[in-house]
Amino acid sequence: MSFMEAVFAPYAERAAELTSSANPFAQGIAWIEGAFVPLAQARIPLLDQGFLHSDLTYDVPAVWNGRFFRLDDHMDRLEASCEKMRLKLPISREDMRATLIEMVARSGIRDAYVEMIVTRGLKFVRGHKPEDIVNSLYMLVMPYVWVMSPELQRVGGSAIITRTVRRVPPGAIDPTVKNLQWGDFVRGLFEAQDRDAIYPILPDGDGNITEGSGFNVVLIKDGVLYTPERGVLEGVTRKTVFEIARKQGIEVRLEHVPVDLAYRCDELFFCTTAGGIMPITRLDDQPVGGGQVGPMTRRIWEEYWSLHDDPAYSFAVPYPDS
Ligand code: PDG
Repeated sequence: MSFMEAVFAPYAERAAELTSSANPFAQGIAWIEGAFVPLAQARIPLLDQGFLHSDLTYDVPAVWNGRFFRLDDHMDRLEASCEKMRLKLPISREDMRATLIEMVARSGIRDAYVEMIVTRGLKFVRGHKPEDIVNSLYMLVMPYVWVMSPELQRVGGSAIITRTVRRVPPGAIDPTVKNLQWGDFVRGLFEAQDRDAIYPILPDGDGNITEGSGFNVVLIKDGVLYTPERGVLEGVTRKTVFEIARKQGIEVRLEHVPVDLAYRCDELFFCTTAGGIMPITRLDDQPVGGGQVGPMTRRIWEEYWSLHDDPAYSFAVPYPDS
């Protein structure tokens, strides 16, 4: 069995178990105003500014095979985002962390997508100082989300560099603050569909690439790894990729990445918590490199999933039945 199958086959079994569970939280659990509710029944107040003005920030860690992966890195980033947005967590970080762990344990979900959203709350900022507004927190846990399915990861996905939309500039919306203003990404996703591809990579309007709809973009040229330094979310998966590259003796260059370099690269992959390392084998309807998942992408993919069992990167969730 290939390494990829050794990761995906047990996952498929765990996912199948979940679908037959009698636990009301097995398909997802939310925490809203201090109460646990099945995810499908969770509701937010219409007057929340997170909904009315997208005035919010969020973060997404994941649980894999019953272990939380890099939870504290995601919480650090959330706190940094809150600071930039003049938002304050309505409960302590410690309580939030403990609640997330409890939610995963109660749900029984072994492979989970975990989301925490901090919104401005019920008051609009006009006429109110940020310190006088009580912010809201929403948390949810649901079965793992694949931005690229395991089936597609075996052969690699198709992407385009968008022509009809650019990434929102950092001077308008700071992309290092994880946000849900997806107008540019949604336009990119539609353009990708129109051009018979799945994933959009958005340029910055100055001839460089940025990121795509929920992932960072990494390319490999002559054995060197390139990823944009500006105009993107500083992904935790990307950070893991840097650490893996360092260990494998691969040089990483964090700099402007011209669109042209993407067309000439040897290997291309996307990375996100919701799917991991996602190989791209077609770009603008042309094969990337040899048109197959490349050897360096494969090695990074393998190390990425190996790290999920490493106590330096993850810890076990205390499920009631284990
Ligand atoms: N860039 C953007 C714009 C993202 O939304 C994400 C993660 C990343 C980069 C990668 O960051 P990290 O490696 O820390 O996960 N976004 C996924 C998208 C999921 C979806 O629904 O498409 C997330 O929010 O989970």
